[in-house]
Amino acid sequence: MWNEAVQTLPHAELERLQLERLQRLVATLHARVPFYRDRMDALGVAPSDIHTLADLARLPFTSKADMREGYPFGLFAVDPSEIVEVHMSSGTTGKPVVDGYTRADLEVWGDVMARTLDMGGVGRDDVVQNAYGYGLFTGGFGVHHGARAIGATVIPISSGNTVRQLQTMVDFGTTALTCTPSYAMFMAEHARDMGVDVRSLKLRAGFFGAEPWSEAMRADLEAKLGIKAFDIYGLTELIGPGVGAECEQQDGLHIFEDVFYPEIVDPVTGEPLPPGTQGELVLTAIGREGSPVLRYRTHDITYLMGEPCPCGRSSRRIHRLMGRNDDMLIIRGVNVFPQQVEEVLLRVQGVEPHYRLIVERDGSMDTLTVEVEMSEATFSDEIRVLVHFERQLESDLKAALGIQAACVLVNPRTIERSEGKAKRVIDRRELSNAR
Ligand code: DLL
Repeated sequence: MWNEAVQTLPHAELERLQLERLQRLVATLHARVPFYRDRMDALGVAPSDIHTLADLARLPFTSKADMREGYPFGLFAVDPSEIVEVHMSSGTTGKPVVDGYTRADLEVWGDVMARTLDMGGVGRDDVVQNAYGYGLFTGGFGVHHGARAIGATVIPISSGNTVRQLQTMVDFGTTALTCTPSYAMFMAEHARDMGVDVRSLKLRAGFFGAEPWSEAMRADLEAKLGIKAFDIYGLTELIGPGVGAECEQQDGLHIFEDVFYPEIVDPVTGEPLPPGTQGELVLTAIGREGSPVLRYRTHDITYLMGEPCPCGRSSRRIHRLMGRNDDMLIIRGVNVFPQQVEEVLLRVQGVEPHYRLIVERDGSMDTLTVEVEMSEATFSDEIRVLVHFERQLESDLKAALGIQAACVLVNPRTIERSEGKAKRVIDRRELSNAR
């Protein structure tokens, strides 16, 4: 096991380490970052008030808006000369969030990503085809630092150029693939077109994340690619990938909690919630130097799993992410996550895992339409059969979501494919309100 000493620390020792790191972090942020000092002062809490891990709840939260306000270096906790690498979110919905890494942070990143890859059995002899985007996005470099720490051969192919991806997979004997689950699905489809049977290649593991995906999508990817598919999690604000990952049990994601301290809070009140109760994941970067964030509100919905994992790692696990509470659709008062729809569609024969959700407003009524691609075989069926199929899917969706949704089968290959994060929801309600 990679870094076994840390990963199997008895719980009491892990907590001692966490408290020590938390106290140091809070003291550093108070001393060096005016933003955090002002927040702590406003709440009347000082570094000397942090005696136990439970005292974390007394500290202020940090939001994406706070991080944007600090753009570019306002929340850095070290002198700019200490920063050796930066990454940044895409900033499509506002100012980007910048993450600054010191040399020690890059060591930490390499270590947590090495743990991630090692959990899926990657070692020195492996060939890692890294199809996450390289550049400001954290996916490419995060995997790269981890693969290098392990000593595997890393192919820094980045995302896109799917024909070359598959050719490389064949020629280089790729054993592990890293990319978003939607891009992996696109590669599987392309391979079929090119007459490449990926199952007969050397590929045996996939490390998929950066977007929500369902258990049904995992089963589909594992069958089509002949691999074990591992869920990996992270976000720019904390480090990028390397916050948590699945071990060989594939049952929840271990949070690397000597570096990232997890809490689950009620999304409305911010109150901490006990294990087993679903809420918003909040993370504190207790093991970072450059831009360590305090109690970051991720908006990601999950719960802490109670039982220790049979794999022997002592870190706590979170259930695979249900989605983001800001991506959750509220349709006629019912909460709907896109993955719930994905689960239903992928369990049905005759449709492909390419779909989108369209939400509209008809008068005061919200409507949900689910478009899903037919398989080539379904496409050749009679209209009568297709209509029957749509009604069947609608009844399955009703049973799973609790609301009526219209299902429309669309022709094969008409829904846009993604090389990075897929965009599956089109919400036209705000547009129609403006009219
Ligand atoms: O997506 C970092 C990353 C790269 C993770 C490669 C895994 C692999 P951001 O672009 O800042 O960073 O997006 C972070 O993506 O808050 C989640 O909502 C979502 N996300 C990331 N991993 C998963 C996952 C990277 N495994 C945001 N399941 C997060 C569900 C995920 N959602």
